[in-house]
Amino acid sequence: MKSPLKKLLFVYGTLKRGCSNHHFLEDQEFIGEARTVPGFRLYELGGHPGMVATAADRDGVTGEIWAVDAEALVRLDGLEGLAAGMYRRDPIPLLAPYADQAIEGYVYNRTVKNRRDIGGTWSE
Ligand code: PCA
Repeated sequence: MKSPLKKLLFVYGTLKRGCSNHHFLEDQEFIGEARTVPGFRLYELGGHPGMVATAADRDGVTGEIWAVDAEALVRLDGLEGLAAGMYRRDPIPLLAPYADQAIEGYVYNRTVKNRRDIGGTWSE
């Protein structure tokens, strides 16, 4: 039986609807579109983006909120290379209606030096 306990997750890259890793979320529950507070940007990492905190940003990052079960979260953490230190899953400050909810998302955990800044929205 699947765990009934779900966690809200902010996704901004290949996990979004229509993107290359979305099948990892296909049996999960879409909640809505969301945007981070200013201070986050995306960098092109080679077919997928990495979100990092950047004080100079004024626009934030766009994405989606999904309610995911515990089994799916384990698969997603594997996909994003948490154990290898590629991404961290951190609380991301979001704008209304998700402000102050401590919803987590994957923050890139390595340097973005020499990576291309692609702004606030990932599309493929
Ligand atoms: N997948 C995760 C993090 C970056 C990526 O491509 C996401 O969509 O949020």
